[in-house]
Amino acid sequence: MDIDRPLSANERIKENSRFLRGTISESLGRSETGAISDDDTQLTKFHGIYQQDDRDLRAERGKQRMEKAFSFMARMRVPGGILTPAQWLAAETVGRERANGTLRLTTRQTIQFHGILKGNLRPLMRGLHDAMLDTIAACGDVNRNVIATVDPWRRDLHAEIATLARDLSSHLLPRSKAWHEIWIGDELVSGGEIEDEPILGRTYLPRKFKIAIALPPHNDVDVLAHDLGFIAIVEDGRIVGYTVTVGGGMGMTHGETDTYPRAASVIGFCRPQDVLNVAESVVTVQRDYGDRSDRKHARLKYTIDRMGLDRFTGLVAERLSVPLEPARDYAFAAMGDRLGWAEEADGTAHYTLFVENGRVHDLPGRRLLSGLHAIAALDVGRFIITANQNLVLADIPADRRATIAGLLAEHGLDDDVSGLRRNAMACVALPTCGLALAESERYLPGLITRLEHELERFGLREDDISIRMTGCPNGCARPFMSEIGLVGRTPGVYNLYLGGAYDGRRLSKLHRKDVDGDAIVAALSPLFAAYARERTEGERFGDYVIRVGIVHETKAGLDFHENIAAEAGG
Ligand code: SRM
Ligand code: SF4
Repeated sequence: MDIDRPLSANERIKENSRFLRGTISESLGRSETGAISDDDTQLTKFHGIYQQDDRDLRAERGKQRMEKAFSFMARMRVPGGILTPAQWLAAETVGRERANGTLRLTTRQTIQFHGILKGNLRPLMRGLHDAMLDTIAACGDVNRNVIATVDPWRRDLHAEIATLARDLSSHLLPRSKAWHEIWIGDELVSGGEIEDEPILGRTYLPRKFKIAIALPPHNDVDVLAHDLGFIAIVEDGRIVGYTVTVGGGMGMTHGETDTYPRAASVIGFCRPQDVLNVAESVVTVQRDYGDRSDRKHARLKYTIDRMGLDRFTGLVAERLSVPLEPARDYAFAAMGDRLGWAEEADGTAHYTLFVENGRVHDLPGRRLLSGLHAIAALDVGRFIITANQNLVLADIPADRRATIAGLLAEHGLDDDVSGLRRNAMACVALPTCGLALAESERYLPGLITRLEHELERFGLREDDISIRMTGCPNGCARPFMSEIGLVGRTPGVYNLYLGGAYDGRRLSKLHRKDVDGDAIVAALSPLFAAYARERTEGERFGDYVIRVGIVHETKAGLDFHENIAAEAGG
């Protein structure tokens, strides 16, 4: 590393952890508290587990001098988001028996369980393990779940990128056996000393690392939001290689202008057989040069902006077995999911099911959890989670389609949603997320209902317009990539961003600061009216607000709010 400052506390915790063991087993055995030790809370992340507390209850329990209502969130590792129906049922079972009974589909194609009490962690993990599932490296300073475009309509191409997602995930997985020892009860590897982490290193990466694979024209993964991206280049019906992107990321901190979202930079093109080598080279440069002193500047985007893209690609090139070729161009059409039925020539069908903000539970008139249980019990096809928090019921044979359509209708799942709602995402935020400054998942549906009234007035109900909300500026629902972005500031108050590209190729810009629900509707309504009146043929809302100057595009990739530091850094 070329930074001469003391290492952050997390580096010491990792170093002393004996390859991610720490004292997690001891913490689990302590019955006097629902929590685990502070250091262990950092280490369990590498096992896909976060300690949380119910923030709705925090103040009241504080008054009563009670311990916080601690529980845990666990996140599965599901490369490409693909599950068998049996695995879906296993997840549902552990969610019901060991967590709060809901499943939460995430923006990175996996499932989170919330509200797991400490004593339920091991049984939950074992339930997943029995179904050939795990939570290894779903969180922590490692390569996270690898995401990939969901496109079962193009069977062979989708199969290829899904395999690549699995291979990348396995290749970059920690070699430590700690997960199996602690959660499943495999025999202890004596002290952990015999282990090694040839790729990630003893202290793992400086920070989280994320990979996405996109299959144009679909950019459902928002490929430019990730540390490393592979954009498939298809010629004559086969993938000839991938355009490689580096340094994307969403998170920032309000008021700290040296933190910023960044759209990834294109660095070249590689052949399919070289993808693992490219990934390993980028990951190890970040391992060796990333900032281990300040976690707010530790992501790859800051490493790249600090040293410059040329030096970074030079360092990567030194580690590659085969040099990168010049980048190939690509074109994206959209980043949203195509909801509803799609049928192939042989009658095989796929159904993309809208899951509002990824929350799978039963509501009056919309019994999602029960409906999916009934469908999974038929044991046909695959359940594929999208990076937009939706679910594709894929590969349904022609003779089962009617049964599944019947189950969807019976459970109230064949509803027609507006263009805005089907292009919406909200992060989890309250009550579980410890970093939330405002509501998100519990707030956005109501706000959309209000905005739908406005859109209907101007004949825009069916138009695809993307809107994303987060409860803080960490950007978990990628709000800086959507046409309308709302980012929590304090309870009930958000910053409003506009002008992201509908295909995910341009970041949004700050339009209004500190607005509440009424002010958001008041700000957007006249823009919707003007858009309906003035748009050109096929023009997207995000492009329109840039064209007419409601917000201004500046430098590509850095066209972000008032962030002068970002421009200087680029
Ligand atoms: Fe995230 C932290 C939820 C995708 C950027 N994210 C968190 C934590 C774990 C809060 C914490 O650290 O205590 C949240 C748990 C909330 C809860 O109660 O469940 C959380 N992030 C989520 C999920 C569940 C949002 C969702 O509604 O789907 C997504 C889970 C993804 C997964 O399955 O792995 C999720 N998070 C993202 C994304 C989107 C993406 O990766 O495509 C981002 C922006 C991209 C990026 O990483 O730059 C994102 N999450 C963050 C950050 C800011 C990181 C940064 O370096 O800037 C944090 C905070 C941190 O790491 O310090 C964070
Ligand atoms: Fe929590 Fe912020 Fe992520 Fe939302 S964006 S889940 S509030 S960390």
